[in-house]
Amino acid sequence: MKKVATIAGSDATGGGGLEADLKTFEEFGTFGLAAITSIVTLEPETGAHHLRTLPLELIQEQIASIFAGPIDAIKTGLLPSQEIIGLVSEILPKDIPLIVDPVIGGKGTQDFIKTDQVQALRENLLPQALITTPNLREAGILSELGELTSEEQMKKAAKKIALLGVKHVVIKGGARLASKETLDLHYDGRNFQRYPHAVIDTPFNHGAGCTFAAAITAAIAKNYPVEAAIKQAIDFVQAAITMGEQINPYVGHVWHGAYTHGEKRLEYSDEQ
Ligand code: PXL
Repeated sequence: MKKVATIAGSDATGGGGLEADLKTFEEFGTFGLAAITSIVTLEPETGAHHLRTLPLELIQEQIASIFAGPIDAIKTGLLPSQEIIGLVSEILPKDIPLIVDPVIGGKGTQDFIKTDQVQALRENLLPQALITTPNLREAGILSELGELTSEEQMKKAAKKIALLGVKHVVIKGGARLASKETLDLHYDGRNFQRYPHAVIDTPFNHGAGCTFAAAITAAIAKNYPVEAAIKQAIDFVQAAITMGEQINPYVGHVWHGAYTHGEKRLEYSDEQ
């Protein structure tokens, strides 16, 4: 069985963060391990999000625990300080495929990480990554090109991000491109591959970004080529968004069980 590790924040409400990662890893038939960098909570009265960061030593111990055995691929998510990005960059084994989801902000949250931390991502972590999966906004920040609103701008940003040393840049167009069609764009340092697909009209898509990167990571662990991994991840996230559900008054999440449990969910209601 392939082993897939995530080093990420916890999203207590279960849509994004390492909760999304672990559920997705399992859905892809792999074994998930996790080191928690931080915890994002939601105030039930207001819907406000809060971020708490774990001590560096505890993060280091968790990462050491993960690498007590063999690991086939690693995903990073929310790394909310320069010190954490530094630690992770230093101690991750260099011979295991690394997928960096450069989480800068989250839905309904203020930015989790600030400019100096973005610099650490650019200089320390991205040079080690096989794949990075910024959304449009993150790609604009990482490339220092600002707001991206067209395919041409996405291509420019992908090229600039690839110059940091990461081998494959996958920019998620998401629902931000403001049309019925969206575009995920893959740059491998030489060529662009376009993945146009429909935008699913639903507000219940929290966690889609984390789920996408987690699906790519699991597929890479299973030795799929990068392009096949991206295609599988796009299909899976489409299914997870289609089966998304409102989880609290403020936010609806994608459903990471969309493949395995989809039919059963129709057969069995929660009221037995
Ligand atoms: O979707 C980005 C994200 C990543 N990681 C954690 C989160 C979120 C969004 O809320 O909570 C822990």
